[in-house]
Amino acid sequence: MNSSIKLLCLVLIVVLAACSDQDQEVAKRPNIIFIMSDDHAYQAISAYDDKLLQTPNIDRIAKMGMLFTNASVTNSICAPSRATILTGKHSHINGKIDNHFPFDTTNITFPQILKKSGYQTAMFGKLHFGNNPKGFDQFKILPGQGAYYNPDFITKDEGRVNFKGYVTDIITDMTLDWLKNERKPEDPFMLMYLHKAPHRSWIMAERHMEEFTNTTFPEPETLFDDYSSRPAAREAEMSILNHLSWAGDSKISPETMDEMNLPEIGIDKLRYKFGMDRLDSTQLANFNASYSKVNEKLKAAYPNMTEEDKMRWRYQRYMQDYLGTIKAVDENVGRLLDYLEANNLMENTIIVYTSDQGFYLGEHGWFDKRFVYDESFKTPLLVAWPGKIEAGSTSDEMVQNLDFAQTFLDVAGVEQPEDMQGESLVPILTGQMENWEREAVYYHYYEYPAEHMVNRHYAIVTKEFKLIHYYFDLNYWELIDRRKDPRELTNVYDDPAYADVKEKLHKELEEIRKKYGDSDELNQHYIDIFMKDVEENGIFGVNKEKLQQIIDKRNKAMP
Ligand code: SGN
Ligand code: CA
Repeated sequence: MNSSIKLLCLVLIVVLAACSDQDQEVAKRPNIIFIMSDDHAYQAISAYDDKLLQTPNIDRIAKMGMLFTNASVTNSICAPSRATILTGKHSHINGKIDNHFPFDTTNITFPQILKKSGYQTAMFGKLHFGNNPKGFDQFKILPGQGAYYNPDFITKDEGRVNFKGYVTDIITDMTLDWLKNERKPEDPFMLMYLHKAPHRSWIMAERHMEEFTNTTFPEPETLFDDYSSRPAAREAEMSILNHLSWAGDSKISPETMDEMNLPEIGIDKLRYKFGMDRLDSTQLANFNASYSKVNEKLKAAYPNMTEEDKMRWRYQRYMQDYLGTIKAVDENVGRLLDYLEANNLMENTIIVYTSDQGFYLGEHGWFDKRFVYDESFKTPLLVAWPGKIEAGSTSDEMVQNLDFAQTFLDVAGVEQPEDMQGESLVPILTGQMENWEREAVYYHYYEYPAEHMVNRHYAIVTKEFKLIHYYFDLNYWELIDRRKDPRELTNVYDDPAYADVKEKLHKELEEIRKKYGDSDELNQHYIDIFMKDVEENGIFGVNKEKLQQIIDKRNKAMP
């Protein structure tokens, strides 16, 4: 062999070796499992707080990895949160400002990018977009909110299919089935495992009904909040006492309601019927076995109940059902983790557990979410990534659902589009924090006027303060001192002691709005779209007179 041929061979060997190294690198890319439940309050995860419920399986993720104590959402409502997660952009940029308008599928999402880069992708459970997800090799999603019992799914391959059983178990069965039978071992995968539970109307699995309808839970300190100094809180319609319905939510049968003369709220009895009509005869018998006792007990106690007693009773009823649905989520997360462990899939997989937002569990007397007050603004976040994240660690950094897209692209070693607005959490997860600097986050809620009547508001949140502007038919500011007032009961905006803080935060709010591209003009743009839609289609959940009153009030408040 002459020397030039020798050299050529050598070069070839080096190139081939480099290629095969690269192949291995590609093959070694981590799997990503994104577990999200719907409306799961951090107060109901024992890794955060164990006074309400034990969630040993969800806690396993924190034990293996990191618990975030200051994770939040940019807009505390379902579909907008999901849009932010998928696009890495605030609502005002990706356009999905509320649950009502469908998601704009021309947005580029991180699953589309991952799929292109060689990831196998799948989604099972709740999406709530009004259209199908892009960028998935496989999906089975619930239509809209989906049903707890014997639910329909929209499937990629077979269209709409009905499944028998309990939704949380079914979503897990689908997920495990995909891992066992469809996953390609040679490719990295990104799996979105998305529970419907614990969303309203909180119908738990049969196996938990007896235990949970007989358990009493501790009350939060602010169950009897009077909302003084916070008009938007006062006007919201999410009081456990006044806005939970007796049948649909508290599971008092329409017959018992009639016997007791209980008022119907909205389409209460119909909602109960929709839920119950889905149950087969065995499921219904099991439901009745536990809930007829609930009905009887209320009937006996009600004549002597004060308003305070009613609030307390309704809080217990709410917690029993809400927490009961989480019990099944926890068991099913356990099934998934067991499968991963038994199949050597834990080592090279990042597992995220989160919720689309937090939820009020009686704080301020409320259920539901939407406000920038902590229980709905914050969201649970637990992340395991064996070998990369120190087991049992915590982070109090102000991270957001805005950060997931870039985090996953970073984990996969794929370039992050420049117009995404979050930041990769990898430096926090791996303890290399030099480049992580965030002192404030931005929040903006839009869905108003609508069910629950939480006014439109935007806010800047730092670890110390929240500066909030309510702006539809109210026009006022709130300043919350998070250090002195962690329960968020007092608006100190007009307190002279906070004059400097107020000035500084106003400046920072302007800056952060500019940074993320939000503005009064954009607010008006989204109000115009809303008004046009109201004219054309009316509005669900708000009657015409009420809407007119709000619009008149708006014209006065914001001339
Ligand atoms: C339903 C619920 C509301 C809830 C919204 C949004 N009412 O409309 O209480 O706030 O969903 O929830 S119900 O009477 O239909 O149960 S979200 O999680 O989808 O944003
Ligand atoms: Ca939700």
